Amino acid sequence: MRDKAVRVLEQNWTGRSTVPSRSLYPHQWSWDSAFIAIGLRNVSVGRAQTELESLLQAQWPDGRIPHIAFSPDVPRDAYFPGPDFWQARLANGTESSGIVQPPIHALAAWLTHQADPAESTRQGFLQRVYPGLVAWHGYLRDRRTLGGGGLVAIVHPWESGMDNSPAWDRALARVTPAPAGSFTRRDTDHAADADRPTDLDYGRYVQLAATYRDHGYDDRETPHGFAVEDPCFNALLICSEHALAEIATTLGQDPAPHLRYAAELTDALVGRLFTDGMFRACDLVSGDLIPSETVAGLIPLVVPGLPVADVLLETALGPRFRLGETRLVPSYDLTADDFDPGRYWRGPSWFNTAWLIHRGLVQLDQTAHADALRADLQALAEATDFAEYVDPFTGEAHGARSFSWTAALALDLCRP
Ligand code: 9WN
Repeated sequence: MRDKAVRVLEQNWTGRSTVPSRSLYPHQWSWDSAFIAIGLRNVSVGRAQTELESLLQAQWPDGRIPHIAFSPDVPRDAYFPGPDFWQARLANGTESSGIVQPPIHALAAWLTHQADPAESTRQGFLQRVYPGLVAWHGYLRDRRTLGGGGLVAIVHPWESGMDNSPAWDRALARVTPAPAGSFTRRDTDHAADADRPTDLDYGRYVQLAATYRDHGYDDRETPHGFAVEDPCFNALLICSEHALAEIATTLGQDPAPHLRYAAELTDALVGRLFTDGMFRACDLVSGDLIPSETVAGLIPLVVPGLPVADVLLETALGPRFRLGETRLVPSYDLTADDFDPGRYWRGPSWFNTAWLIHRGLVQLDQTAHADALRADLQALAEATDFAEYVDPFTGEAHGARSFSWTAALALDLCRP
């Protein structure tokens, strides 16, 4: 499995970064690159560093790390929405999207450093990436604390990384979709229609992105039709603030501001989003907590020192997610009427969420559960030829194959 995973990462390596999938996603994606670096550190620390540093080349002057950095080497219409849609070009010539993805980058940088601290120190890796990572979190704190309660908000479903989650249905229903004939999807050229979002939802994604673009991606000017505090996004920000504290200490700088922000965010996460044993997203437009139970609500298991970890673990083991009895961790409540084991983020299991929950279980000393999840992840990665996601009951592969983060994270769990 290890050799096959290394081969997938080599096939998807472009020389500076790794595409998630040669067919479906032929550019550099933000949180994919972070997960990929976490795997690559086990093969080549230098490549893991380059992966993260090439992403930082796409960082905007306001600090945001865009969700896609476009490759100049593939046709401009290979992926929709491509560079001509987003119309965002940096002074260094890099073209990117204008939205973001979950901030797991500082954690990835810290884990990359830890794979070979002496070599990383010799190369000055942390010194080079620390200012960009601080600016990234600064953007989120200063421009995205839209709800006033301390948590950061996402302004597009794609920013959650869980695009088609049922948790977004009600908020998305308020958005008037872009007319069907006004754009051409590319994703359904490469993946089964039944696995992907519907045309109606796609029209809404396009409309939200176009509105943001037409307001210069300015968070103060844009009338955000979708604004949500997502538990996964905020949990990863907390983990990354803890990582920044470690990085600051290693560089001889003061970790206290990072630890303070991590503690404030943790209080806000529990205070605002935790109810009935589960974290739920908050819809800032309606002001309501979104009742849907999705895997995003379990990701806070990875937050160091989470005060409600025991209760959350019970929920993961309970009838809605059946951790240990299903393959990996389903993306959506197994008992929900609209649960769908094959459609994008509406039921199937993903490898990145399983890796995060595995990390949480290790931190909680839940060794038996952690070992079982690790074995399942590795076995499924190999059996599905490193699929993008799988059916939580049968383990059947869906979406792309030779998917980079699947290979990277299976590889990472080979660590002794
Ligand atoms: C939109 C690349 C990305 C992942 C996301 C996943 C999917 C894109 C899409 O693919 O999103 O960003 O076209 O559906 O949902 O998590 O980063 O792998």
